[in-house]
Amino acid sequence: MTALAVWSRTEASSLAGPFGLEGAVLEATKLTPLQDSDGDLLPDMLEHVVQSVGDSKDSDGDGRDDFIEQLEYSDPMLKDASNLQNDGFRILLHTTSLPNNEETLWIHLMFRMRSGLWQDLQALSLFLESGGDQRFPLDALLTSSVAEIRDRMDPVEGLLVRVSLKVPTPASLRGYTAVTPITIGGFAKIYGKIFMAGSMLLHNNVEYLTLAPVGSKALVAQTTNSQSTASPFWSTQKRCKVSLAVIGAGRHGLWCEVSKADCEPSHKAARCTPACPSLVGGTFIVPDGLPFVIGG
Ligand SMILES: [Ca+2]
Ligand SMILES: [Ca+2]
Repeated sequence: MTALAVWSRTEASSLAGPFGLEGAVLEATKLTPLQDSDGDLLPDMLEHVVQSVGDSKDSDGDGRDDFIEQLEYSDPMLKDASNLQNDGFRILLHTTSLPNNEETLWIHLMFRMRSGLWQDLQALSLFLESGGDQRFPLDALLTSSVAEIRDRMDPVEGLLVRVSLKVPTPASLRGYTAVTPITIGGFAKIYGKIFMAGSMLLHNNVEYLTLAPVGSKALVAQTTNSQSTASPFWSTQKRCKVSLAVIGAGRHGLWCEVSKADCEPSHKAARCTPACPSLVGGTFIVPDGLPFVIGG
């Protein structure tokens, strides 16, 4: 696997100024796309996307691991009550770029089998949806594109699993995202119950963005590429908070419009994309309704 050089910020001082530069030490480190420094099953580059801390298993110190917080659609940087569920399924995305500007899409499938048994995962199906009326099966990726499987047995939470798929140079994705955001979605049947999940991917002519739910109400627009020079993550302590207005319902989902998008102050690990304000007015369809991307 090719090592990718990125800049990471060391939190050398709690005295950092409002823009996080004072007291920060920049140092070059080597990261591979699936490196998981804190061992919580979330790769460092994915922690950048979901805005948790890459060297802490429990970023907010509330006793629930970052991986669990993602499965429960809770904010990994906010101490909040557990949204305790039994089994669970979630899809998250990140991207990496090659020197020739080709992009690689990483699709992370995350599961919790409370019983601790792999065989409780009874069925799995993936799709790509574009524009709300075109849905293409992606099940072939499950046999052709698995790059890594990691699991961890937790005495309380059960069996936690991440399956990461590598989709090289999705040139066709660029075509889709030029027109409309796409959704990578899926269904998992775990111990007889169907779980659905999805992540949206859009391209604003500069970089890929995804809408990551943080908590049950807030969505954050975040670059999927932690190496992106378009949004240097050491320059800000803000995050791009997005509000959606439902403007219609169709056969395939809900029509939503971005009614508000602001860089708001946040915790030390957050980074607001410069593209934030330009998201207002964008419309897209959330397949199968909002629970698909913001949790049940
Ligand atoms: Ca991690
Ligand atoms: Ca936590």
